[in-house]
Amino acid sequence: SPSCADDKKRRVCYYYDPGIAHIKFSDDHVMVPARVAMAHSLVGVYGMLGDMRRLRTRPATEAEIRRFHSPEYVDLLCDLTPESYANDAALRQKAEDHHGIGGEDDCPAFDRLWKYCRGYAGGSLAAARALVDGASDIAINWSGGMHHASACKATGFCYVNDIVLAINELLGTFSRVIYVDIDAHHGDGVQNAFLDSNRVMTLSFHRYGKITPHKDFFPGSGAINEIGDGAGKHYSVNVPLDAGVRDDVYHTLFEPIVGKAMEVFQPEAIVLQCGADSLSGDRLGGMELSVRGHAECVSFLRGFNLPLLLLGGGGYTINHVASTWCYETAVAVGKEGELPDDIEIPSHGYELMYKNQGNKLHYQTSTATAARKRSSSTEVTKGKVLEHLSQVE
Ligand code: V1S
Ligand code: CA
Ligand code: ZN
Repeated sequence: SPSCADDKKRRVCYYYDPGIAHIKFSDDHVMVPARVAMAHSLVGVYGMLGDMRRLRTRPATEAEIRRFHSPEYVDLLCDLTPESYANDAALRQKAEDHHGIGGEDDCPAFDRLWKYCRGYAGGSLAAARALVDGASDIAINWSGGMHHASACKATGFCYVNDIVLAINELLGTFSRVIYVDIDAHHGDGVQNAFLDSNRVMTLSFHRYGKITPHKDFFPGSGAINEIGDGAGKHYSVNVPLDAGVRDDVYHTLFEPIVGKAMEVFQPEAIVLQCGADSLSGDRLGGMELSVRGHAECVSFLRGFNLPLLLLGGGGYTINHVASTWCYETAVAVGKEGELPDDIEIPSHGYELMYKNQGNKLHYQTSTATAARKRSSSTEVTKGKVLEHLSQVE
């Protein structure tokens, strides 16, 4: 049960590659990798770097990335640069037609793309290994969590699926791994990779449904009746949500559903994708979680006292993202109660970025009531998901 031993300290290791500060998808792309550098600076100014083992990340090797991704796709990723994309028509056509890169520009061929992929994947692999070794109880890589990438295709800003690589690493030692995804988008790439496995239970909470009469909220999958295939039937779990979901409704679902999943599946390790686009005020997500409401998910899973891998993900209002991942780092080390909320964010180089949130770590969520979800539909969702979970052997 998550209620006991919450005050127990955990051995936390933290992976950060300073190279992330210089990566840019494009001048106006919504995905800003430097948000991880902002989170890291906050973690430093709040004095938490001394509370964690910090290990240098080694970039993932090509061979490690080939363990999940297809040969042709990895060949392409190695060869792609803005120059080769612009000058080599055959390469460009291959990238656009077969591998989701370029084209409409969710996934552009940007400078140092391969270095970026190897960097975040290396962080997630190293973090998984720290849990396998037993050297750490919690391992953190805020640059990871790229849940959409498939074996041969980039999609939704994700090129290499570091989560699948990390889970496969955990499966070398742990018999069952639960994957929980609180990003506003469906964790489709991870679900599909383990669709017919009964050793990995994937559980995604996400916004779902039409955003205009002709357009679904991205990526469009994650219906409540997607439950897995073959031996993996009942091991894919989806919790579709309406826009505007706040802390109260979210947690009416999160604790009972995740609690039941833990009970029926009895995992030996937990992977939590902490996509921060489910926060209020995000540029893409349209949900209404507060920093504390989001971090409550971390706290709840920490309470199970199992090896815990914390990864990043989406998050497009970058000051909110950095505040949240800093606060969640505090939850991991058991110091969230010690982060001062009455004072302004201390000077650390990025402090001017927090002006729109009153220069405090915790900001006001939207007060609009129009989007409040009716509790009856929440109860229906909860009932259906719990019914699916009760069929796990
Ligand atoms: N929603 C949305 C959205 N916005 C963008 C976008 C906006 C500005 C840019 F400069 C570039 C892209 N793309 C999308 C979505 C993809 C969302 C990915 C979420 C990723 C994650 O948070 O879950 C994990 C990191 N793409 C689409 O909606 C597809 C399009 C259909 C519309 C946008 N154009 C650019 C491509 C095609
Ligand atoms: Ca999700
Ligand atoms: Zn997302």
